[in-house]
Amino acid sequence: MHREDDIDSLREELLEMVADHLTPVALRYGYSDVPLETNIKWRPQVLVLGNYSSGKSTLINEFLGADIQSTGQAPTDDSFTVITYDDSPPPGTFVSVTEERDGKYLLNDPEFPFEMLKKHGDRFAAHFRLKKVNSPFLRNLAIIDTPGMLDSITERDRGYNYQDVIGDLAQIADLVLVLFDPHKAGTVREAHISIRDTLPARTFEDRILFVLNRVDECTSLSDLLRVYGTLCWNLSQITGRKDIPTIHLTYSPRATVSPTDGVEGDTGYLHYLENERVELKKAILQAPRRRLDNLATFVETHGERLSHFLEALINYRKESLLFRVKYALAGLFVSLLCGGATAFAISASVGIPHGSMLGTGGAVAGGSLVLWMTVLLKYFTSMWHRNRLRNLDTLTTLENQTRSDTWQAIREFVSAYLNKTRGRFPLAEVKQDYADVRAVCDKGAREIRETIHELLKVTQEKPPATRGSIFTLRPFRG
Ligand SMILES: Nc1nc2c(ncn2[C@@H]2O[C@H](COP(=O)(O)OP(=O)(O)OP(=O)(O)O)[C@@H](O)[C@H]2O)c(=O)[nH]1
Ligand SMILES: [Mg+2]
Repeated sequence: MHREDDIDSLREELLEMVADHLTPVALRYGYSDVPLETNIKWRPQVLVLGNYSSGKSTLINEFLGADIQSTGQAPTDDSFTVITYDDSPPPGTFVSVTEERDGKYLLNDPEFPFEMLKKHGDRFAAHFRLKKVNSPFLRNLAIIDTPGMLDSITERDRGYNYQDVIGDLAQIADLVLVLFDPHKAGTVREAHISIRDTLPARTFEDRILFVLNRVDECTSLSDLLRVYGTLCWNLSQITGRKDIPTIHLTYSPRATVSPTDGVEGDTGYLHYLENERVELKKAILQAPRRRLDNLATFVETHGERLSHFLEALINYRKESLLFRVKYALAGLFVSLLCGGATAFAISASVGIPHGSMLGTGGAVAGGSLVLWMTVLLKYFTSMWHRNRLRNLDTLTTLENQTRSDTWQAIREFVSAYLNKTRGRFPLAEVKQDYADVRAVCDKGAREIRETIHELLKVTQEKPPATRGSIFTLRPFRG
């Protein structure tokens, strides 16, 4: 209980750090339209993806200890269901759905982090819902069950962009379970796209757990090994990498009367896999601790991006100032030249008094300078501004891959801000913001990591294990 309280209070602190130090900067410079903490303030979430009929809903029911989600052999459920905890029923009450809400409610209530899914339209809203359940399994996390991935369906058939929706959900999930079953070991088209394109770009690889489910349906150990081998091969083909991620092998006893129900053959190997389900359950229950880790990553990632953003603005202003000083000096030189030339021309003409020669030369020099500073300098500065926007990539140094990744994530925001302000913004304020954000990156993030480490050490828990790498680590997209 202590441990949970500690985790909760550290989570609160992290959210405060984001709300107080990063969000005001993110909103001020157009890096984000909504407070950054909007997507991370709710409870830890576990997203369950997978082929149709791979047993997602059955496994969820298994963990919740009741038939909460409907299940069936054909593609059964075409909704995204957020299943969260309801602690109002007295302990010991039969586990059941205590409240159901529709998508419109979920998308509009600011308590939930799903506002950004509104963009997927009414068809999606009609396939989105909330269930509150009094299962103790949900005490510290929420589960999101998803419609099965299919072979034939097109985005138009679904009426919303399925890959985009799971991309958005994966981005805020602390753990993503990707389920396969022995009948379709990794071959479904939508699963292929998700694993190849959507997930790597929208979440970190250590948040993804691969699960081969329904293994009780393999007729023997060699059948299981064949299926496992096929899945490994398919995953390596999809990701283009040779290293194989950890794949949990499991099944749901509640789906079969006996482990060998309806299956001819020797399924004695199942006894050895009981442990796998326990491990998987443990991994899911680690979601709150993963959330801490993910929050720390969130602070680091957005802190680094914002500081890179502000650094780009400061560099822009430095370059712009240098350009203007150079052009002002050039203007002064040209004006003096014009004035001198005029004075010389007058002195060369006969009959014009000496005093008026100096006066006219001075007036021409002054007039040229005013013209230069008001009209020409403005014109050249705006030309310089346009050119600089075309070559934004040289605004900051991109000495390593991390800096390049960060730059790619903020480039369009920097361009939009410079375009909007036409390069005129209060430099002192930007410098102050830069110092604040750097303090969060350098000091705050380090302290957070140390606190998480201490917390896990005190509670003698290991931090969530990093799975075998299947994806290249990509930046978290805000
Ligand atoms: N033998 C066996 N059958 C299972 C297992 N898990 C699920 N099933 C059966 O497989 C069928 C599909 O299960 P669901 O849980 O509905 O699968 P799903 O992935 O939620 O399917 P969709 O929501 O349609 O994508 C059901 O008939 C389940 O009874 C399992 O571990 N072993
Ligand atoms: Mg289902």
